[in-house]
Amino acid sequence: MTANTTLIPLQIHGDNRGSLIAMENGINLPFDIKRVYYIYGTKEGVSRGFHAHKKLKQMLIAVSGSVTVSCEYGEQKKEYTLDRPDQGLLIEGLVWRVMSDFSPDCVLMVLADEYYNENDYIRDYQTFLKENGNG
Ligand code: T46
Repeated sequence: MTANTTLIPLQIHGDNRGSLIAMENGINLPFDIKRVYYIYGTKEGVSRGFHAHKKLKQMLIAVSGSVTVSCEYGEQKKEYTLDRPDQGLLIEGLVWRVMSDFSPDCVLMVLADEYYNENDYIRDYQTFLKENGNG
């Protein structure tokens, strides 16, 4: 699978009561969701991630607060600030990712196309570089 990262704007269904965003398989999400998890209460100065996935597709949405997501794949190094609930970061395939600068109120929701499987993780950076073709 080709590694890639894409920022995707999400349609807001707003009215005088506030806002609502729906995530739907095959409509604004290019995969079927098998798992949802969320990261919150991250302590000040903590960074998470430091791994790549062999195959997993995920959509990261900061439903509250903000977080920086640094991604490395192929020849590319990209840094995204996720700070709005109407924007999703799609991460597909072999992408080394680090999440940092979590705001205290950050809730990072992640939609994934597979169940949790530790065998899909590459947690060693040198192994990632080899798989990425520059090791
Ligand atoms: C990713 C980034 C964005 C589970 O038991 N089930 C799960 O679905 C997940 C995601 C994790 N876990 C366990 C495994 C560890 O004992 O929860 C613990 C923390 O997981 P991890 O250290 O992998 O968390 P992060 O924040 O470094 O990475 C997570 C995801 O694991 C990863 O897929 O892309 O968020």
